Amino acid sequence: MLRIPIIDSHTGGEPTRVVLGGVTAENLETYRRAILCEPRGHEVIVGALLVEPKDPSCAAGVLFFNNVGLLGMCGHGMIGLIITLCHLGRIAPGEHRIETPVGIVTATLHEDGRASIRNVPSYRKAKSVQAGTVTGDVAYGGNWFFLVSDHGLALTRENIPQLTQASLTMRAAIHAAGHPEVDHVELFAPPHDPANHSRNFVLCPGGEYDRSPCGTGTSAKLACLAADGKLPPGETWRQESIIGSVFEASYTPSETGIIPTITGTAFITAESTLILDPADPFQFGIGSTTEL
Ligand code: PYC
Repeated sequence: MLRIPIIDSHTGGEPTRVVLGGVTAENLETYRRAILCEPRGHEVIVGALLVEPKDPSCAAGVLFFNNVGLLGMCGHGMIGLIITLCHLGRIAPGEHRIETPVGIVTATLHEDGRASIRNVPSYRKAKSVQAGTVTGDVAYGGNWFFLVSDHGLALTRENIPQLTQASLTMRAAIHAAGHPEVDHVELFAPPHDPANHSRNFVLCPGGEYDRSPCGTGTSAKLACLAADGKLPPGETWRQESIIGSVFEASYTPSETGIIPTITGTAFITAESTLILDPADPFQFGIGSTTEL
């Protein structure tokens, strides 16, 4: 029997499962779907495996993963990780450098239980790209996004199946338009709450949608706003998600674009141990083709 200790949390409704042991960076691919997907979880969960950082100035290294592979960075997941490390008594309020595959992120745990992440440099690669029936920007915020406002769809929860289908079509179209790196699609509309600046719907690489406003997606949005001169450095942008959860964001300019800071909070939902029984035909998850 393999035992994998985990802590679950959610950040603005989007789940994070922090893996505390039992697997390594080397064998993560074997166990990735077993950790996240049915029958122990579901396709929406993002995993966070703690690893030894290469840079000794970092408190930890982390590999984020989802139902289809690894993620470069994950904003909601980083906030979930920080709140989890605090829950475990491993970190105190203050600044903590965390190594990710795409660079070092400085996370600040605040006294009030919120966390801010100073993300990796973010930038817009292409403006007003025509992809099928829509036009949008291609931008990087730790992951790659196609950001679209002229979609003509209502960003409501009832519309989630249509939003998902439309975003999948847009992703195929932006690939065909010469941007194969895009794995997330982000749709924008006016906020429902007037205290916020914008509402989004974010399609994730594995076909699920982000319940949070998406930390890397909000970083990509800030990069576009900055490039268009629509948001001055230091000013707060409140990004609302499709379920109404909010991240506060701002940026400082950098040589290649901007450095975004995203603030939110996470709540612990479970402390548990996953068990992989060799006699269980679904020990690696339903739909997984992984075999030892
Ligand atoms: O918050 O950056 C994020 C994120 C990426 C995928 C799901 N959440």
